[in-house]
Amino acid sequence: MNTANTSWRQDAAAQQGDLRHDWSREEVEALFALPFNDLLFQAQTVHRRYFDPNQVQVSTLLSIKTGACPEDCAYCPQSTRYDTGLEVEKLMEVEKVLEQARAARASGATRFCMGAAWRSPKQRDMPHVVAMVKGVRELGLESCMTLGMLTQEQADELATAGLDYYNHNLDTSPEYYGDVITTRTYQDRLETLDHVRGAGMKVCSGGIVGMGEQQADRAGLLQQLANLPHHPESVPINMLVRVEGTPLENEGDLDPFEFIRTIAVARIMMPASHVRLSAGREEMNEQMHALAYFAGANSIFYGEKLLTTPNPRANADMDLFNRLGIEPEQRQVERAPENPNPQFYDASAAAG
Ligand code: SAM
Ligand code: DTB
Ligand code: SF4
Repeated sequence: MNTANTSWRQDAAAQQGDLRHDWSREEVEALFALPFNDLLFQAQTVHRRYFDPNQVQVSTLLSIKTGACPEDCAYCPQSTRYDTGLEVEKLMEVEKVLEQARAARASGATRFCMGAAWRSPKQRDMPHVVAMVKGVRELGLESCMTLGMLTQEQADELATAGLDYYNHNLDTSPEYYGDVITTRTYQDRLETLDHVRGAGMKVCSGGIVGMGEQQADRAGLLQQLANLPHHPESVPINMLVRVEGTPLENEGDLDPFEFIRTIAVARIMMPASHVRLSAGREEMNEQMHALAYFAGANSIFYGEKLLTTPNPRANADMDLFNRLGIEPEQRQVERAPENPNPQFYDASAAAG
């Protein structure tokens, strides 16, 4: 039985003994050190055990409360501590959010993600976000929220409202974390993930690369994510968007192949999770997108804006999907299909 409310893919992979939670740092670093072609071949092979390699899940993102955040995340344009010229907006009205959700559905999104620039939600905010979750679910969309840290009670309340996914990123390795954020600890983040899982919601957790961290830190982030008691169902890999006014505005470029390696290693370590090619796509060309999909990325944020920064236009994404023979993934089923397509879910391959 699926007590942790993980996806059927995770259950199937667990039954095959294909989900590891005991990765050592050396093992992860060894994956990063593979010749590029060997790493991508391995990632693509693993990808095909649990996913149709020609489908990409499409989510839409909306900022429901923008800016004036008390936290000091060095990458974030929404922190009140940095002058980024961002226009602050208070919590949106429920009906306005649902209007956007309807538009997202019409443009083909299957999941609607709502983000708030909060350290954590206040009790007075909860009825509003609960109403948003219920409204989005009634539209037949999967719902996702990212509201900062949650207590167990808040996580339970969101789960009861029907929230499918909660996004809360570990962002980087435990060692590098203190260089980026001082107002909440790594342990705080792990506790929120524990509360989300405890409430029976699906977990979306990943991080950011290109913040000046070492390869060992990227390995450390993925090690932390894969060694959680359950793999997050969704793993966003963000490339830093350098925003003027933030402490990381002048950070140097990350080698693009290092970004692709991070996707591939995430795919290998968390074979039944959706790996999301997340922030930073605006600066990536089509070839880079295609490589990321080949390395095992199978989810994107779709639409012209992320939370506050630009994202490629939907037309450009659809055009590339067409040229690559990729289709948007239909809404996820809760159970394995009666007859899973053996090409994409091959139990014997998973066991081998
Ligand atoms: N305030 C909530 C929190 O931090 O938990 C939710 C919203 S926050 C903006 C969600 C995530 O967006 C962060 O954890 C971070 O990984 C990502 N993010 C924020 N600014 C970014 C940037 N400039 N580049 C890449 N990713 C970014
Ligand atoms: C995640 O990992 N990336 C998204 C989502 N979770 C909420 C946010 C990216 C934000 C990029 C900067 C901005 O647009 O403000
Ligand atoms: Fe606030 Fe979230 Fe931005 Fe950190 S990442 S400053 S918590 S909005």
